[in-house]
Amino acid sequence: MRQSDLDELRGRVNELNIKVLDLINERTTVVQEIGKVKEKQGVNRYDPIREREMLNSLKENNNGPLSNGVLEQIFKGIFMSGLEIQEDEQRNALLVSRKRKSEDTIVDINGHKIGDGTPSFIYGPCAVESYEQVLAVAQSIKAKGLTMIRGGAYKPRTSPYDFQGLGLEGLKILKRVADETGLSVVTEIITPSHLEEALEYIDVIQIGARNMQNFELLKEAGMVKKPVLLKRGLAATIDEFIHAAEYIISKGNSEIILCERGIRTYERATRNTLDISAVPILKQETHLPVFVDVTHSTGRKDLLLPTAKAAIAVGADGVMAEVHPDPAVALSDSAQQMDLQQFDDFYDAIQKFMKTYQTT
Ligand code: PRE
Repeated sequence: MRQSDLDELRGRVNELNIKVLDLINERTTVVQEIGKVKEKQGVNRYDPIREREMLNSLKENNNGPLSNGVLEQIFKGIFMSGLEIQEDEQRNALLVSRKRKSEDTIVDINGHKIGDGTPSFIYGPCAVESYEQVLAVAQSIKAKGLTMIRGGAYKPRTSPYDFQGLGLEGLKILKRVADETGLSVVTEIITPSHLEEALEYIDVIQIGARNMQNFELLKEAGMVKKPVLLKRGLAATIDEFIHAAEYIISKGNSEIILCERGIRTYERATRNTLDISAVPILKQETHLPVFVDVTHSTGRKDLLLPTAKAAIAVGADGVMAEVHPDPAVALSDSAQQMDLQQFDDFYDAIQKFMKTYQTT
């Protein structure tokens, strides 16, 4: 074969490539339309029965030289790309998506802005145990010029025999301390039936990792006018986490803070595995502020500082950590809470880090 023959054949292939490309794009546009119809109908995008019908019909019409096996491979790839586009569009259509709203959501907690570019901090004991215990931590927080305190009144524990929290009594203690110190209260609510009663005592509703897919609780939290701090489930994908936030916003409440708190993996050196890359992914995919809970993700006091620095360095809007006046006698999570001196040291180190980090 002469070089000119090869050039001519390649020229024909180039033209056919463009035709195939145009046809695939035309097909993709129709598949996008199908995706919109499916969205409205609420039906599954992936439809293996439809795919099998199309493959059978293609094979019947296959006059070669392509084998049926290769034909299946090529068209399976085309179906997959259509499906991916439909799923991308669905994700971009979410109310929490940055594609829907490009500006950052800034959550206002009694005048304190979360997500405005300056990292915020939420500290406090794992569980509310007494007025004196909460007050001691609150005074230390207040002395640092911070504005929020966390503390669990309802504690969803792994074992039913572990301390379950003081309940309403705990909320009352938090409120009393908040009134005396001017701090805002962040506390976990575990069931929709507690929500209404709790609202008068708290400033931020925390929905914990174990309740990330408690859809009734998410919907109820979406219907109240209080910011929600939503923690990532311990085995939740980022996509599931984003959809949990969508449950809240879809009911009207857009004051949502996402919180990465570590996920369960095979690694046992830390209590959970802090998924630090979730922070920039969530910032890219959604317009919501993102916190990192360094206590629950690591379960190790020696890792609180490095992971808090990492969180700030990757663009987290804030850090959450646990502090107890006497961790050794704490009724929950005693090994991982900082005492007040450790809290002072941690806070100083973080402040120093933030100064150097901002100037470099
Ligand atoms: C399409 C895409 C994904 C489904 O799994 C099946 C088929 C395709 O590419 O043809 C389109 C589509 O969503 C559909 O026909 O229901």
